[in-house]
Amino acid sequence: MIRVRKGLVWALALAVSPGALAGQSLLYRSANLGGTWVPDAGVVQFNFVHRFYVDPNHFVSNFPTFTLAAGVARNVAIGTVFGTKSLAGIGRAAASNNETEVYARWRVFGAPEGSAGLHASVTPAYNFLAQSVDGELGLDWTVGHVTVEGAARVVSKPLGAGGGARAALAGGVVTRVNRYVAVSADVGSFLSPTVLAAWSAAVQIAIPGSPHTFAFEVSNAATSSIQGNSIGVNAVGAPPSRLYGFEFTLPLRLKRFGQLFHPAPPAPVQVPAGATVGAEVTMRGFRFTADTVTISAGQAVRWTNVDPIEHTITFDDGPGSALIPQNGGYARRFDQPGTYVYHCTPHPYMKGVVVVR
Ligand SMILES: [Cu+2]
Repeated sequence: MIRVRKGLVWALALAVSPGALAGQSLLYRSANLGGTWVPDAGVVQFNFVHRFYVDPNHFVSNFPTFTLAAGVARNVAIGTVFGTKSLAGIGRAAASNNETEVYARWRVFGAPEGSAGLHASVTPAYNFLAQSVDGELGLDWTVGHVTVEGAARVVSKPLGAGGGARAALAGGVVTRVNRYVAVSADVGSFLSPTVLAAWSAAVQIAIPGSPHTFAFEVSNAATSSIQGNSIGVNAVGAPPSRLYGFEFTLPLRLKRFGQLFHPAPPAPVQVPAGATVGAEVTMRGFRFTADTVTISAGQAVRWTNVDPIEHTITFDDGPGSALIPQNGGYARRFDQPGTYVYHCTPHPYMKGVVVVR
């Protein structure tokens, strides 16, 4: 019982903690490997891969894949992959171009993403377009700036490759150049009889100050399912041999959406000791109202955010507030006469001025 309670407290703490959001980082996996990562419980991960091919007539073919995954327990996630231009649709007679895979992933070994050492996960999956039971055993090993990845896959009814059950192997490497930038490459292929391997090369970027990562990719894989990551798009004779594109990762903490329906109660803003409030400014509709206020030296200005979006009060010539949530506020005392120009860091077009006489 005590163990259960401890687990619950831990899960709640994760869900409400304002600290780092454990989103999947592309800095620890290459473009065509799922990796061993699972979202934290209470976190939904949305990844968007968009690849395209421009033919000699400047006709653009798009190859998007959406991945939606949710952490359901510690080290366990469920997810779905939806690609709208499956191999089956471009080269083989098939009922649809749309490929849907559902999967579960259990990280059986290793600490969370980014930790040093060995990690292992198993990913059973079902591919609806192929009506195929698929699975992947993923391994990765992180030492310093480098992560080496490997995967063994089983596919009962391969798309594009035809025939019966096949096994596939994949391997890749990610090298982090610094905290924010990595480069990666991988290759994945069905075993005999040989069909064209899938490959990728990418530059990955962690967007500073956010839980998002972004990758520029070049690959010949049409979708990001277990099957799509195992066979090249031109294996079926279609012309594109190389697709260019990007991936964007977006972790969403479900708890945050509660604020849509239950806004946080107003939090009183501490006015600096000894100061009276000379002006009130409201952040509303991505504007400061009023955008220019005039006070006397020694007075304070108090800002209140009524938008359901976080804003900041950031002075052009110095620091300012942290992110201010809805119904939150900030106050600052001004002792020196002058003109103080400020803006909102996430929305730099939001500008305001404090004139101190
Ligand atoms: Cu803002």
